[in-house]
Formats: sequence, C-alpha cells, structure tokens
Amino acid sequence: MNTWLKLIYLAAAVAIVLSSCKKDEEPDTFGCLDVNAANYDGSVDWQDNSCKFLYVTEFEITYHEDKSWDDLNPLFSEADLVVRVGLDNLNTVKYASNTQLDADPDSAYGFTATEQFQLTNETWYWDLSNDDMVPLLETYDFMAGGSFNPVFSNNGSYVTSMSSDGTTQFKIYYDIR
Ligand SMILES: [Ca+2]
Ligand SMILES: [Ca+2]
Repeated sequence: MNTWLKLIYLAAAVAIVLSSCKKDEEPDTFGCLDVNAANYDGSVDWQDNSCKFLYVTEFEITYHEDKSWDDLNPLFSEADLVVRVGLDNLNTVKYASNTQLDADPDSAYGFTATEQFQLTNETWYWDLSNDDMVPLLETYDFMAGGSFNPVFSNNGSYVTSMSSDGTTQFKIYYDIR
C-alpha cells in the first residue's frame, strides 16, 4: 500500500472515530414511547416507566332532536336514551348505558363507567338510541352517532365529540394515571 493511500485510510478512520465519539457524547433521553399514552414523546431515545394512560370515568350526552320519538306512545313520546361506546364501528362495544327514560332534548345526562377501561390511540365510536321501553308502542331507533380519537384530542380531563349530523354532543371524562 502506498503512503498516500495509507494516509487517506488513516484520515477516514480518524473521522469515523471522531464522529462516533461526538454522537456518544449526546446524553440519552428517557421518556414515554407508547403511542397510547397521554405523555407520548417520539423524540426520546429510551422508554422509561413514565407513561400515563387515559381511563374512562364517566360519559355524558347532551342535546338531541326535539321531536316526538315514540309517536305511538303519546303520553311518553320523549326519547329513552341508551349510549354505546366502542371500537371497530361499534362491532366491539366497550360500554352500553342504562336507559335514561323520557329525556329532555337540552339536558345533560351523565353515566358512570361500569369499568374504567383504557382509551387507546385509535378511532372510537359512539351512538345514541331511543330504547323500546313499551312493547308494541315503541321501537328501538338510532338517534345520533360519531367518532373520535381520545388520545389525539385529549385536553387532560375529557373528550368532546359532536355527532356526525351535528345534533348531539357526547363527552367522555377520564383520569390520567
Ligand atoms: Ca319514550
Ligand atoms: Ca322509546
């Protein structure tokens, strides 16, 4: 090998060592690399145990179309609300509420979560229906529905989702832990 070639190899080797040294001098950063977490940070180097997740505590439904929902039951024609929440276009239901009888179109109705399940970073679905409480006089009717990403739109305590037809507001309250 001639001298020039040796010098070039030497220079290249020195450059590689210097650049790797420089890289190693940057301090490693630690944080949460789980995309389902409220404190996800894709810029950190290493996962630590700081991840905090969203756990649902309460659901709230407000507003629906003010009309006679149970036409054949004139004494109780107000809607009887049932809320469902889940994944996969509601093919997987994670929560279904008790029935709120004869609901007022402008009042807010809260439902405590029976299980505080984790809200993951994906599209969640909800819908609101008018329950069929009286046989023959009432039918089960879809009223409104929508979708949301709880992690993407999280504000620290709840997510608000308007129904796709704009009539109904749905809120999910959660704890971060
Ligand atoms: Ca009714
Ligand atoms: Ca009904």
